[in-house]
Amino acid sequence: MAKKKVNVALIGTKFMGKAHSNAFRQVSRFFDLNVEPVMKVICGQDPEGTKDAAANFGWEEFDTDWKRVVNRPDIDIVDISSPGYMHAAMAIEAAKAGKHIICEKPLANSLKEAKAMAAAVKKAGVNNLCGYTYRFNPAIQTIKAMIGRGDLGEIFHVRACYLQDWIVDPEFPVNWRLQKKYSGTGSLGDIGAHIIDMAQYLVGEIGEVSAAMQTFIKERPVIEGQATIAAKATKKSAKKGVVDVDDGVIVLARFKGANTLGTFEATRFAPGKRNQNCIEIYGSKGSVIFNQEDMHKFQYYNIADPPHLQGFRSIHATDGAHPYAANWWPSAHLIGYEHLFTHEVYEFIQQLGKKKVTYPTFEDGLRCQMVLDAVEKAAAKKKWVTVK
Ligand code: SOE
Repeated sequence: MAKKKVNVALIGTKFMGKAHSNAFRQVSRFFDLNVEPVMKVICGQDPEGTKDAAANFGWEEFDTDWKRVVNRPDIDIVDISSPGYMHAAMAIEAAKAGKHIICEKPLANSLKEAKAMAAAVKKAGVNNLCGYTYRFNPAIQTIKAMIGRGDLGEIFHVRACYLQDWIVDPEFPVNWRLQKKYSGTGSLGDIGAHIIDMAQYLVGEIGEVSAAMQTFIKERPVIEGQATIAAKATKKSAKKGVVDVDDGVIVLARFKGANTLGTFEATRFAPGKRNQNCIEIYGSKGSVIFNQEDMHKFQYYNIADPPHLQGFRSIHATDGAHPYAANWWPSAHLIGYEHLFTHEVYEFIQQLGKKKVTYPTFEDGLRCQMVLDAVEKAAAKKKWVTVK
């Protein structure tokens, strides 16, 4: 029997637009869905680029007017993969139009916007997902289940870092990710948000924080158009633009109602660390270590192992026994970054219409935003701040 179709509109044509398009294109080829997603329309700002994106990524139509797109009666799902400063307006409009919504992380550029977005989807009763995509790694899902079963016992320490190096060169041009009006914060919201979400997902809510934020290079060359994160440093340019967001951030945290301490580091100034998204969790019964640069594995130490076998073991998490893995390739034939988006889209589509869902929602996005907000306040005041 033919499956019911759900029509998707995607806003965003760049890095995330490409990643989400790929996920929508692949999902029904590898996963048995209840409904069939149709890649109806992609929306971007520049007509030529958006037309090309539609053709390259496999969308039926293209448009440059996001309001028109989110209000189309034939659209069921709106996927917001644009920079943070547009999230709130788009998501609130889409919620009012009764659309189910996927929105990239961080949910918004401010706590106020995030609250309004969470309230809008709640009022509209639509499904909503905030794109904390790294949760959808079989390794992370396995760690989540281990912690849920109590395999690590009482958690004492969470150590997480997200280290990149794409703007170490002072000649790297200014772009939207380095400007507060577009991105809200710098390394904090862009990559720190991932590790804060991950810690809250795996371990529990963060209750209070102390932090320091630093902008290492305060002015950068301005170039024509938008410099992407893959841009190469340009020749010395006479025109300079201000960087008014953090280049690096460190956070100390206490978890709510728990005997747990956390440390978080996010930076774009760690030469050689291209995309090291790492979390270490130490508990009374054992420990786990995960690093996205080696994303198909994690390390597990079990205190109960016999003394002569004590040590970290490396678990390959793309065996058929691990979540999602059997949908792809035979055991240990590996999956990559793009598969995480397919898992995300799979969960969203499969759980359409459900009230209780297993993926990160706008509520989770808001919970992360509350921590981001507290971090900014703690850094500015040089004091511990309670997460409200
Ligand atoms: C750039 O720092 C970036 O693409 C982030 O925006 C993503 O969220 C992260 O997953 C990888 O790095």
